[in-house]
Amino acid sequence: MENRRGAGRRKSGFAGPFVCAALLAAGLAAGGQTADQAWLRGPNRLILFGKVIALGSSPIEQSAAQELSRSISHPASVKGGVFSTREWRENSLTVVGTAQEIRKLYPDVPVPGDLKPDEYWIWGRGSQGPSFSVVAGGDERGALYGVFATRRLPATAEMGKLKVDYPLRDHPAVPIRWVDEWDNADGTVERGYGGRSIFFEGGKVREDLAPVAEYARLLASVGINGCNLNNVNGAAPFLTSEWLRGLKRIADAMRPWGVHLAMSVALVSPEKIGGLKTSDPLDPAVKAWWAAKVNEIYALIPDFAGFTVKADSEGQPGPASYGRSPADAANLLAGALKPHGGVVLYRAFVYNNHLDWSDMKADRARAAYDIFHPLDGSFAPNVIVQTKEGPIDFQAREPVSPLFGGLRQTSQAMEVQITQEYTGQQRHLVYLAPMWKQVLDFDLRADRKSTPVKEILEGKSFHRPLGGMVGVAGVGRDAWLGSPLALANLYAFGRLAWNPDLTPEQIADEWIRQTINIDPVVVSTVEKMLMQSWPAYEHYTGFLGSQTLTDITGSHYGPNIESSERNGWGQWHRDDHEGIGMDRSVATGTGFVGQYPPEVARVYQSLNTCPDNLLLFFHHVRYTHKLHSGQTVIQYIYDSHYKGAAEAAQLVAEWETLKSRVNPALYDDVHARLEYQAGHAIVWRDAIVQYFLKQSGIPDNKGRAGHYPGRLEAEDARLTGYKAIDVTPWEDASGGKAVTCADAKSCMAEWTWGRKAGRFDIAVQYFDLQGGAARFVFAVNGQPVASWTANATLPSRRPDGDNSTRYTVRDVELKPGDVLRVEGTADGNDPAALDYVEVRPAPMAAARAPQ
Ligand code: GCW
Repeated sequence: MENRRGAGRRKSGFAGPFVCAALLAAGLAAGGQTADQAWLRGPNRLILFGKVIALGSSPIEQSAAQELSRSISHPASVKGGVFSTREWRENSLTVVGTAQEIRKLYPDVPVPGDLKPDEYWIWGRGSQGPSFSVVAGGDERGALYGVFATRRLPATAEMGKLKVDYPLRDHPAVPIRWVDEWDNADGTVERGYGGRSIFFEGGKVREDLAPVAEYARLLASVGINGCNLNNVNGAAPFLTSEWLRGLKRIADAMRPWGVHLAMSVALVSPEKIGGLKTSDPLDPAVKAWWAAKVNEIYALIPDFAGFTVKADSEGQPGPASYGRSPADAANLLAGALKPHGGVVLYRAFVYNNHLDWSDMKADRARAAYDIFHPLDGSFAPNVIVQTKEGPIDFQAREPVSPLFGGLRQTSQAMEVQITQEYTGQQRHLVYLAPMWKQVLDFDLRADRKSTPVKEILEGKSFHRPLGGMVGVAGVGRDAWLGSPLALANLYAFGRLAWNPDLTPEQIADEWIRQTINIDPVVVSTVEKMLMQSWPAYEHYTGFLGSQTLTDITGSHYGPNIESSERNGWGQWHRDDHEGIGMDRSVATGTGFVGQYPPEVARVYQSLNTCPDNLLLFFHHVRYTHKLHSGQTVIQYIYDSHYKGAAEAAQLVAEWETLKSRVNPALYDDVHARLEYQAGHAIVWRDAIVQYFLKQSGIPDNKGRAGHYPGRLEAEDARLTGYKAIDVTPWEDASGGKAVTCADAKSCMAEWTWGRKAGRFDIAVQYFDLQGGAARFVFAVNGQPVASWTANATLPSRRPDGDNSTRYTVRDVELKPGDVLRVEGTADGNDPAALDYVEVRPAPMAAARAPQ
């Protein structure tokens, strides 16, 4: 196939009619919520000569032509004006249409006869004079995708020149490329960190759907063709007739971009909203109810994509309540959707969250395979089993779900999480493409043959026709994902769903050039930062396959190691004084390893071959166990956390090198986020290191764990108004304690500096609670040096690792006898709680010191 991997960075070939001047982008757009805030930046990116016309009148072709026209700028505005002849401009033409339309009108254009739906073909003639260009699609959507591929070209081209090998042809790897939103009727978004819902508010569809159309445009630009709107939890009300009329408006807003609407449904809807006495999937009245409901949907939304189902999981009832299987439930819905061409995405995220922690054989990781593998072959053809990438739940590191190899006669989709639930909630920079790519490339060796997960999804391995990728996006009204660099994850998801052979570096590079600018220093620095970010996060939050050691029964954000244990949720890591890890081996453990095909199982089964980064997922070992690197587990815990925190600090330093090269507003926004992250990485580091030092009793051979030179604890200070409290969990505060200004308005903590004179950076570690904006002042000898307001919105409503925050006052002169003071003023529910101050020699002072 020609140019299968179409729009890469091409340096050879002739200069086609899409002559481009990839000018520097003007910076992040302000104002209303538009796709330009992400990567579809304004015009001046692509210079096309001539008119753009759509051959068909459908809304999709119209948006395609419109999109291309927006990219045109007047050639005279191009520096040097080398292309600027009037005749050239006025007589050039670009046509957009389906292959069929093109063939009919331009029989001499060599458009291929076998373009498939969603596939595009881009061709042109005449680079030295008036040009004629064609963007053809196997269908209308294919033409639209061709337009977006054209629009991407300048981003991948060298400044001022673009060379393209025509024709460019490409098609998506999988037919199902959806985002799932977990939006609730009241306008909140489950696990969303980008503000309130763009779809719903106050129990209704929002009046203003302009952001929805812009979102669809953004999705279409990376080839996403379906969007499921509502939370998989509590989905029943959305099937009422009133809601369906509202959803129709959303479908209408997304349709011009080829994005089809899907929705989550509750299996118990017939009882909940239909007035039936049962929702038993095999009951004829239930079947009739679903058929009628689906007819009602299609009457309003003729291109409705289908249903997503969460059932028998985390409190969502399902077929088990009626003694039926997931296949019975999925097939019931599939039967209703079939006449209309809709599909069912049945989630394999089915498990018992009341497992017995004391049962050493119990294992949540086993659930998906145990439940779904026996059902292989019994699902209707329009059912797709949607499986999370790993067997637990979007942790910082997990092995690939073995279910991908366990369903041979069932279409499968892989679910990944774009919204960073367990990976820093968009407050931490974590570029997830490398993680997804590892899963996609992982070779399960089914039948001892090469079977990378991506080829299973693509239908190459088991010949299933409806594979897919689903990304839980969680967008909202705050510039889509809340954090500018987090948008790289949404972009990467779409690009990988289209082409899983792209590399994370390539995708990062494309995204940076389109979103930030094309300055080579910016591109290489930001790419490096993105690529460093997941390893850094893993280093400070979840070592050796222990998952994410966060508060799993609460926010899923800050450190809380024991919250995973002694409950039924099954995210156990089983640490004690001797060792840590879940034994999932077949020989002595839960047997989970046996769910993998034998060649993979053999690798994980043995301590000799199990990779270090998954060791504790598969095995329980002593803290003194030696890794393949020769290091002990406990020393790795210490080292990796110091390393991770240093890597987070390094991200700040790298971004600072770009100060004069990126848009100032973007610079400041990202800088503040990265500084926050570097501080929070220290909270994580200290929590985990303190905890395992105590648990193991084994000292850090580099002397760091438990020793914090320059740290002055708040509970040891002279306190006025402040009172010492125990922080829970204890590892979230230095020494397990903090001070809080709960009973007074204004409080003080003071220390007398007893060490040598010098210039220092002073970090103040405090707890920024929501529901109030406490004020802090740092003073030396009564003279204020810095003041700030604690007005972030962080999880948890009591001082703990969710909201422990660092403010650094730089380059302060101190001499023995000086009095350091932190004054905290409580506000609302924020008691200006304080953990410690840490005094370190200022690097600037070191640089200034005489040689
Ligand atoms: O990761 C967990 C989340 C839940 C979510 C669930 C799921 C929608 O904490 O918020 O519920 O997964 O995927 O169903």
